[in-house]
Amino acid sequence: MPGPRLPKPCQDKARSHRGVGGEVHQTSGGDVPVLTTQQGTPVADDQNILRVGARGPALLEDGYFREKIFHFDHERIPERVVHARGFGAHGFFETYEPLTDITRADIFARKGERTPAFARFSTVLGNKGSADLARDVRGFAVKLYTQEGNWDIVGNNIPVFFIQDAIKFPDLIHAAKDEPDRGFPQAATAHDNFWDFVSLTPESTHMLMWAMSDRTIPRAPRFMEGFGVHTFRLVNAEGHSTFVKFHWKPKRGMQSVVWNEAVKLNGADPDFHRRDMWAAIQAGDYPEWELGLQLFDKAFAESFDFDVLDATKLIPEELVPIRRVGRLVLDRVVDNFFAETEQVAFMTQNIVPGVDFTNDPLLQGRNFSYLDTQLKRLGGPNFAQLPINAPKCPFAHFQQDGHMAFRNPKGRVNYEPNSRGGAAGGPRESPQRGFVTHPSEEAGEKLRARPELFADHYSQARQFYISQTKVEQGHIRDAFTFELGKVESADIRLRVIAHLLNVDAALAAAVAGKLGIAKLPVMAEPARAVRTNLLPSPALSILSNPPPDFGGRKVGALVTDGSDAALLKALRAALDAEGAMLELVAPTIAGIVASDGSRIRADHALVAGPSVLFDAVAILPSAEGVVLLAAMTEARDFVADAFAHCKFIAHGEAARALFEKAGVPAADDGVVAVRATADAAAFVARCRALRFWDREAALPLPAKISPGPAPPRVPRG
Ligand code: HDE
Repeated sequence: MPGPRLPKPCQDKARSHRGVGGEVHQTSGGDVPVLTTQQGTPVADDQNILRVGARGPALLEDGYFREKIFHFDHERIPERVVHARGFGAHGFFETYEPLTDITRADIFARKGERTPAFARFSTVLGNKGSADLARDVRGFAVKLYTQEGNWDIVGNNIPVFFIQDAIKFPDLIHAAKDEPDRGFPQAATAHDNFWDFVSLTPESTHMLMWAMSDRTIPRAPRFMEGFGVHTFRLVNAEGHSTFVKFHWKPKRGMQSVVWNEAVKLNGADPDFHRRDMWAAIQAGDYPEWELGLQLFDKAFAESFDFDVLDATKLIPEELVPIRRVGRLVLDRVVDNFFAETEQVAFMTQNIVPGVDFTNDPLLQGRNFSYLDTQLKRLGGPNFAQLPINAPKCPFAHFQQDGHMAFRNPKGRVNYEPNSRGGAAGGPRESPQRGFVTHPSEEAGEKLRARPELFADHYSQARQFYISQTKVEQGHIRDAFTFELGKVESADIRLRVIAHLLNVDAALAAAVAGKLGIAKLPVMAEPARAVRTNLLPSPALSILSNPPPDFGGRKVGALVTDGSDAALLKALRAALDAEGAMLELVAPTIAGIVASDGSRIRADHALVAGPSVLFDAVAILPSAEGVVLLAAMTEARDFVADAFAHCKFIAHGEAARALFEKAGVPAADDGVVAVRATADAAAFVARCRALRFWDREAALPLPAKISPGPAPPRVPRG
């Protein structure tokens, strides 16, 4: 039988002057619009440069070619210095209840009101083309198009930061990104420069604990928390100010992957996160977070153990509970990645009446940086005119001209004050409606210094660590071991251990042991005594806060010809009822013929659908099919990886042969036999725990290491 007809290349001599490559090229007519130049001139030939004779030189006269290539040459804008790789989506924020007693922000004035929103999630370190599952802090930036202007909450998925003062940001980022001489490693802190810098910057210790935890390898943005990080103010109509910290709480609960899974995901699907968001929105399973406020007054700020202006500290939820005041729902993917996700300009300075800054020295520095960076990236002062950045409320001002200005004030008057009355005079200031800065009293000497309390660098790092489950503590230990294992300088490794000794002696010893350090260094001397009386805060652990159900997750079923059709149907129905998804992985992408003779489409060919893509797996081959699978490396890896990553595994009777070949002992409580269709629902119920952590080896006892000589140059913490 002849194969399908493929398009012919453009070889037809008689027509090649027109460049019509046989049936591939469609010309205009009917509903197909005519291709034009930027000036609107219809184009007759988009295949060939204008030239002298078929084999002659190109002509300068070819304005269309010149325009097309010129534009192509200028397609790129500078990627973001940090947070270059990101993915955005549109949606809305819905207010639960009026908050007029606390803030005059219009967005919180009316119950049930929906405000348009755009959110962009990002990694920090990697270039635009890096992989999603790099171990990295995640950006969580939200633009709220309120009726009184755009309000940007430009946060991260970690509530603290590496540094306290913005003046150190260029150093931090230089040290963390690829090393300047060699241009690698890409999207990774596992190198000497990063650990050199942080080991000499004790204030990083708290954030390092978060960075080495599973928070930096989220399953997807829709399963992570977001934080405004700094202390802000909310100000009501009477001018009363309340301090606030912003939190985003994911509706589907928190979830991360394990490191070995992240490593494999980066190869199997470098776009895992952006694909997840795209697919969830397209499927109508809209990513959603609740906005939580931690509200506190001056009296609390003054009595708190730490300075609320210090971005390396958090306020435990157990101390100041979170009040949930609305929800962010992302329900629309972008139409064009460049126009929206790439050109969106978030700025911490974008606040609205009813919200105000505090003196957090990191926030103050950010307020300078973001405007500057937009000018560089977007090329001129009119980036606010781009649809993604323009307010959706009425706006009017006298700013004019400049690069790419397409929205200039109309009329004769472009200055203020002016004596023209009414509309002819243009917009006027409004002391009643306008933004008023909270009149906090400020006094003091001009100096370069930090407040005394900022010097406690270890107490909350310790609190974070003791708030983690044993499993999570093990992951932190392994992450430190991996990262420091990539560090070439032994001095740097020792300096990090010297800091860890202030956080948790057993952790420091375990990491040192795994790095083969024979003698522990002397503990870094803390600048302020470590508070060992801070209680664990369960809210800081991912695993202590499991999701309500398995909704939004994905099961991958490994199937072959002859797989039990009724069982597959039952599994799909049970997952549907849970709000979860089933995807089929088959030996080929053509799919299978199931036990009842029906042909079922595959979502993945086995070679392209490893188990790391799924939250749980079902191994459901037929008795004949399992023989084929057992001979395939990919099938053995599918099962072995799912087991090693502590996933719940459902299996039919025939699957045992594959388990044996894969060296997987199909004998723990996370491996669930599903024989009858009724078993499917029970399996899905087990999956609610997300992972079967008991499988992971218990935290090994720290090796006994005796104290050794002090490492060189341990800074005062
Ligand atoms: Fe940023 N940061 N940052 N940052 N940041 C940028 O602005 C900066 C900091 C954050 O999806 C840049 O438009 C300084 C903390 C996010 O487009 C730049 C300091 C937090 C995004 C910049 C910080 C953030 C950025 C680069 C130290 C969490 C991506 C491109 C004082 C609270 C937003 C851009 C998006 C982006 C500067 C520290 C979050 C260079 C100087 C702390 C989520 O302006």
